[in-house]
Amino acid sequence: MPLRIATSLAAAVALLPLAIAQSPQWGQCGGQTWTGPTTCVTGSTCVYQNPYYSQCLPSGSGTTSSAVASAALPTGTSTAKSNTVAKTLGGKLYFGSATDNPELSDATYVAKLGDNTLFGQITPGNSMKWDSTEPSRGVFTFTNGDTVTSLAKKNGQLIRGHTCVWYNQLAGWVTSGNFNASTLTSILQTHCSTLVSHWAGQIYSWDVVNEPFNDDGTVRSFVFSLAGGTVPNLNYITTALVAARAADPKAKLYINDYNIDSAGAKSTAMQNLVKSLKAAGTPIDGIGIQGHLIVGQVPSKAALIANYQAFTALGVEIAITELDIRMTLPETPALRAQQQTDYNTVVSACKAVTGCVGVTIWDYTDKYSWVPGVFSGQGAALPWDNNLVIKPAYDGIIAGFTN
Ligand code: 9MR
Repeated sequence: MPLRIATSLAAAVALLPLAIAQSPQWGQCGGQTWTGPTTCVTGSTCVYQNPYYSQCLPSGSGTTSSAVASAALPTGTSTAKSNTVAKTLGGKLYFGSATDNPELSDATYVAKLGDNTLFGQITPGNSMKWDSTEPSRGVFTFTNGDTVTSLAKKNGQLIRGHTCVWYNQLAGWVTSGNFNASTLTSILQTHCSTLVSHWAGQIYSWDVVNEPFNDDGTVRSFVFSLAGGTVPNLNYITTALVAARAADPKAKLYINDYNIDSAGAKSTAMQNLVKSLKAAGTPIDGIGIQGHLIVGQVPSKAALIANYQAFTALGVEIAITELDIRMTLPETPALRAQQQTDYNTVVSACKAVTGCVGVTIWDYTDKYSWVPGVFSGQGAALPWDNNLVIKPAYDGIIAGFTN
């Protein structure tokens, strides 16, 4: 179906090493007939000049690049604050952002991240994942996760735990250990229980399970879904949820996935999973709808609302957990305008559904977005640009919570 994102993130990640050539500083990086590279060498940024020419200009605050960029591309104009508006006019718990430890040495970035009128919730992008927290069996390292949680607490921000069990960024010792089914169950129990206990009382919600389904709605095959057999099954999810509930009874327990924004096989599979967990009395409080979307290909507001309501009707809350809306670079005024519309569509759909508790963007600035590193030639997916200046997308978010 045309409105759904066909690209599998897993497939995209697999393509990562195939980096394409980049344009040099001052070189061309876009334009209507341009077929060369659309990304620039480190230290320069592809800046739209006119429909026929985009150029790699030095990144940062150089007068040339910022003067050209601000003259050529529209920026955001709203003076309202995203988290304040999400709560007061949107009726939501928060507007939030993901972050990651390496970025926390950037003082300008941290100052904005810590402004709780802008962000009322923080998700650590990597530092609570299995490879970061239990790199060897029974050896837990919480330092980087603690750094993010301390920062959020200091700034009065809610924290989303991410994630107990995921097929990706799993420690090598788990995947290559040839463990039998009962040992795998015990490994998973220990991991979730230790992780969730460590931050017990500090976390609003946990993405206990991340990305359990393939895009066609079949169960994703990996070490835990295959435990003890050759046909992937969802039994490991119960193990993880039960362990998480016991470790922190107050945390909301979520399952999180992408490409479940509107109706389709994957969304149906997730709803069936919720039904079966509920029927079995397994703890499940929420579904995280990641929202890694593409400019101009976002489902309609009506389609989003219908799908969100299909989840909330099952007795779970939902949250938009990893929103970003990417485009093929370079940015143009038209793409920025469409992106404003697209952000507005998602945020206003969440506003319209009572059980949608909040919206989190997957980092707030293009400077630290995961997108260009995975989807070659694409990016500019976030509401703040490389220089931490708001784009029209920000206005779309504010309007989405307001109207
Ligand atoms: O933002 C994360 C990036 O830094 C990592 O390299 C990547 C590795 O897979 O994971 C990114 O975050 C992912 C999240 O954990 C789950 N949903 C998709 C996100 C983007 O890939």
